[in-house]
Amino acid sequence: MQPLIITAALTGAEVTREQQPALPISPLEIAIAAAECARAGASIVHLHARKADGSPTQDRETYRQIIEAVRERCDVIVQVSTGGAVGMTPAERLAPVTLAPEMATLSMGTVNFGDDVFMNHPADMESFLRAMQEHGVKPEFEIFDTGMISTVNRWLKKGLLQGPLHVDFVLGIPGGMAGTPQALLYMVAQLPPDASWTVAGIGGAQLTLGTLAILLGGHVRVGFEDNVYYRKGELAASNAQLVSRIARISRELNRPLATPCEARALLGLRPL
Ligand code: KMH
Ligand code: ZN
Repeated sequence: MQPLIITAALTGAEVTREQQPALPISPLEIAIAAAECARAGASIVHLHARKADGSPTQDRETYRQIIEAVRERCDVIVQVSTGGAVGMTPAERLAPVTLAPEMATLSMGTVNFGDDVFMNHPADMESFLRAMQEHGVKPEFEIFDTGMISTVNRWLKKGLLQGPLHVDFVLGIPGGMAGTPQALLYMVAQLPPDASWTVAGIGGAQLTLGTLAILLGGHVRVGFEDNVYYRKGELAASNAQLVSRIARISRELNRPLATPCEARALLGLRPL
């Protein structure tokens, strides 16, 4: 089995300080959290930017500051969000890709998202892909439901993409596919054999599906974007605490952790 790539999804667009007092918001806070997670075993950080008042933004300059501050502290792989927040325009969402980060997420379809609708028109998704290809950014395909993996497979068939591809199964969003082992197993079975995958279980599914992914040879995403609790009724102290736990479980199961350098090689990224 490959060494385990842990992604730390540090901030997200929806979680508030009221829900999680340790949520990193400013570029400096996000960079400090990234470095703590890297020390705890993460090899990718998934980044969202916030304004000073805590509201989500896709502002290019804010992402630039975050990436610069992360780079001053550690060599973790930087992955920006192009999901942003519900209701943002495609142009807004694409802004951080023009910084040519190593990776960016690409959501592969429209999904109900709690009480909202997370819109991803096929034409916009293709334009996101082209922008990533132009800027040399590796996409991580965000899969919230079954039709979305069919779309990635269709793109492969049409030659829009060159493999090997890397996907993230985001399971347990209210409106998307359930955060259950059955759902994860079904999704993994739809992938081409050379693809790599990670799982972002929402809420309590972060721990259960992360542990299952370690056993199945997948990779794991943890962090406040997807889950603010350490266990039921107990908030996590930091993003790094969640990374440390999954790192510990992986070592117990005899699966070593990928360093950022090893993760770059596994994902076909250039060395830093
Ligand atoms: N905030 C969600 C609506 C991504 O980062 O690519 C979308 C999201 C996905 O967070
Ligand atoms: Zn995100």
